[in-house]
Amino acid sequence: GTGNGLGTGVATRTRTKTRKPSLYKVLMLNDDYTPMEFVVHVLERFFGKSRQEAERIMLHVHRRGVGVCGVFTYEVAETKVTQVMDLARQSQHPLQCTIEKE
Ligand code: NFA
Repeated sequence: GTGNGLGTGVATRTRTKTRKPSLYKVLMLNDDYTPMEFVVHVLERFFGKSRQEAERIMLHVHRRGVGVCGVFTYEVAETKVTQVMDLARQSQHPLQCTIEKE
């Protein structure tokens, strides 16, 4: 086989049909109404951020207008956006999240 050096007579294959998955950023947008504490909660709950990291990201979005919550494969990124948007809607906050291909 291939990738077997001089070969042992055992048929093996290495590195066939492997592709690194495309990665997608989950972006959070600033708005004037969503409470800072709610944004910190979202970052902790859905993105596994520590309190300190969640506060850092929230303040970055607040000051710069947009920030990265995390980088994921497409299906995971979609799920995160849905989770954030569902909780924001339920809580009557206008918080917006989007996906951007890396
Ligand atoms: N700008 C919001 C406020 O002042 C806080 C916020 C941060 C909203 C990050 C959305 C994203 N309450």
